[in-house]
Amino acid sequence: MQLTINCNGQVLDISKPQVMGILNVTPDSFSDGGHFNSINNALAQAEQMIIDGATIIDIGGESTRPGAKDVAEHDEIERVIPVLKAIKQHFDVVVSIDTSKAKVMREALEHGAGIINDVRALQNENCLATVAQFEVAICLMHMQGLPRSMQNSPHYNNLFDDIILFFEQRILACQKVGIKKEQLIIDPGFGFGKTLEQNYQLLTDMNKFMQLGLPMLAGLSRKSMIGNLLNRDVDERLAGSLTTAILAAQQGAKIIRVHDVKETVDALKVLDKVSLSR
Ligand code: 7PJ
Repeated sequence: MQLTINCNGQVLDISKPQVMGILNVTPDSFSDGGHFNSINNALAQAEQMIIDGATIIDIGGESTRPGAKDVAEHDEIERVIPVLKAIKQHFDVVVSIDTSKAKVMREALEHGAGIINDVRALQNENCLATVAQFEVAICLMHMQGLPRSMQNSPHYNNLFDDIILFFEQRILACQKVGIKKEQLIIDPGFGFGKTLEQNYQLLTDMNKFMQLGLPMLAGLSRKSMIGNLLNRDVDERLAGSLTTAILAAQQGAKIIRVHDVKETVDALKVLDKVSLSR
């Protein structure tokens, strides 16, 4: 298994699980409520996450929560790119851009983004061709349906087989345009077109995706699958989120995408100590 990922000129060490801190720059992001909308607030939030141990900052300008509205390309660029530029100016950190739009990807890549994190796995127009021009890491996430309707009635013939087939097809599509397998990261997409039971089946056996031979990313932080199980509001999901982070890391996830960086870094250090002394 590879120990590093090339991120558009930077090298990310994935010999141990890395923490990706979530930086929402949407006005309607469900758990940050748009409080970090100005550049200075975004910078301060990024700085704190870096101090707390995040090695990746994931900037998102399009809300993908269930039922969210589409964001215009121009608006997304205006939200995301100034924050990306400011972070790259101030900090030596890998910046990931959570987007599904080719123009946002291109702008971001030209301004030093190291990871393209696409919940639509580069299926939108021009995305494959755009990222193929850079040696950037790409996170291919699985989603059934689209954010607007994905939670209506998720259905799988076989949950794991269907998702693995999807990854195989997207990996092939990437390779066809010259994207190397070493650039790719896979993510089962917790909460994206999955029932509560399906989400927990994925978490139980996430290690099954290791057969694809690619680094895995897990995004579980504060999600409904935790809130609905525990009957907790979004600001009361830390214990549940940490538990899922550890379960994912134990099964081989190399990037853990979270809101609560400091707590997750601590939890992963304890896991690492146990794993190392086994
Ligand atoms: C994910 C994401 C995820 C990846 C969001 C939220 C919803 N990107 N973007 N994986 N989730 N790769 O944070 O609750 O699970 S937005």
